Amino acid sequence: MKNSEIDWVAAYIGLGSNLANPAEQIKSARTAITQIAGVKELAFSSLYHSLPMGPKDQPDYVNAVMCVATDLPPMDLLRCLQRIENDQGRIRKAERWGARTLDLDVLIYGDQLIELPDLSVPHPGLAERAFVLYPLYEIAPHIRVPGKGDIADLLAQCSMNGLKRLD
Ligand code: 5RU
Ligand code: CA
Ligand code: CA
Ligand code: CA
Repeated sequence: MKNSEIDWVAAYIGLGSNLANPAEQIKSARTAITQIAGVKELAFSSLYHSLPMGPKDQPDYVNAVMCVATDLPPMDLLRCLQRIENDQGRIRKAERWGARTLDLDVLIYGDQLIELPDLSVPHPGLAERAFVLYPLYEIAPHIRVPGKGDIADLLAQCSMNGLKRLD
């Protein structure tokens, strides 16, 4: 297995759903992500029930965070995640931040700071979103978020906003 384990990056993916049986959407997405060539699951958080942030006139969410090892470049990883969103029936509506069957975000990609037209990493909203920080803390309690700081410090500055761990 000559050098087959080098040049893999640890990436964190945020999962969210608030339509069509959200918990099942998240579990299906986990399976689909694990089946991407060049992606291996390292950790998966509990599922969390969360109140909608942004527009409030939509159902509550289920959120989770997954850690993967990947040898895909960030834009290739994003395209694979967008295909899974589409496969699970995501319909893009005019309203920004409306309800969706599945939302997959690249939260963190190694130690990289990425600013591309379709991809900002770390995810710009990460530090303000309990539904990202708590599941991230669960699987990576010592992580330093590139450009933002230690997860424990970010968590201490963020309100729970109705977040509940499921099970
Ligand atoms: C503004 C503030 C817009 C926070 C958005 C989710 C935001 C959400 C989600 C929960 C959105 C982006 N609320 N709101 N979980 N996505 N609980 O995944 F997050 S729209
Ligand atoms: Ca795989
Ligand atoms: Ca999102
Ligand atoms: Ca998204």
